[in-house]
Amino acid sequence: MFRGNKRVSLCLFIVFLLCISVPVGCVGKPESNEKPELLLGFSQLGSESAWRIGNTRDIEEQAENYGISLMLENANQKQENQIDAIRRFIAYQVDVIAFSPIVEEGWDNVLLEAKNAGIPVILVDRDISSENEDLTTCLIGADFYKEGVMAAEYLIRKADALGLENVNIVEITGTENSTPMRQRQAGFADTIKDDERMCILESIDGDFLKSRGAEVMRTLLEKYGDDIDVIFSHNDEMTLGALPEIEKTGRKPGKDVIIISIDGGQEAIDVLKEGKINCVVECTPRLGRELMETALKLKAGEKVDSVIHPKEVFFSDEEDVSKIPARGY
Ligand code: GZL
Repeated sequence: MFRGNKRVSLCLFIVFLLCISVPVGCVGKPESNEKPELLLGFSQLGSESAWRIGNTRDIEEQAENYGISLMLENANQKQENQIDAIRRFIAYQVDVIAFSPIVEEGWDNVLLEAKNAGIPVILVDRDISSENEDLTTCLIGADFYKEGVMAAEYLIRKADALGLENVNIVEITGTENSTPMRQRQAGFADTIKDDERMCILESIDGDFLKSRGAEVMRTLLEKYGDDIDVIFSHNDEMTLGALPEIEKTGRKPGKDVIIISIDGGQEAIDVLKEGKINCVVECTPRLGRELMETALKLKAGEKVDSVIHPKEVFFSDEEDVSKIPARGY
């Protein structure tokens, strides 16, 4: 009996040794730190507007849809935070890095580190300015220059329809040295430059923020008052900040002053429907699907397009705006 017990004890001891020597992860459920099919590091520049919040939400939703593990870091409007985040993604050895650069300059060093680590980088929404052509693989974002052109073409049609002989414009620009600011301004200016009726009185940086849009509008009204015929604002947030300042002067935005805005978020479309804004050029924040598909192609070693522009539309008082469906951002 004792001998049998000994044999049972020996078997139990051998089973015990086997259990403690085989890592749990190799049996059944995979290790929690096993690398997923695709790990994407994304540095979002901040949360300055409904557009940006919609963009972040879309990227998170699409990562879920495509089964991609997303490490998303919000830089709270600071370039140094984006650079730090990219360095963390490199250290973590993500498969692909994507980011929306708050401004165009100052990325060469960190992107060279990503290149040397063999990690491809996708630009989302905004571009960078660099001597090195090969620091990034692809830009997924709007054609901002075309948005500026569409805004100006609307104004020319509006001036024709109203029979205006002189059109004094003030411009509230987005974040200085950002791609949307530079290209919207250029597209707009290039389109009106041969139209002698048009005059840009002044352009001031509103940083894409509602609060700054209000401040800038107050400054411009103090300086130019009723001489202002048109406000060209680079995004809806700044437009929505500016409108109450115009109303305080007794003038009716959309009637006494032509208001042109860009983004196409719900709040701006609602105000367009009220007749307080005349034109809204869409800049879609829905870039997540293209981002995930491009990241998967890069992971699979496939070639990708160097630039992907989403399709975009345009809303104005030239149409029945009551039919514009819900915008979702
Ligand atoms: C445009 C995006 C701009 C939006 C603003 O693609 O970079 O930044 O127009 C946002 O609303 O702040």
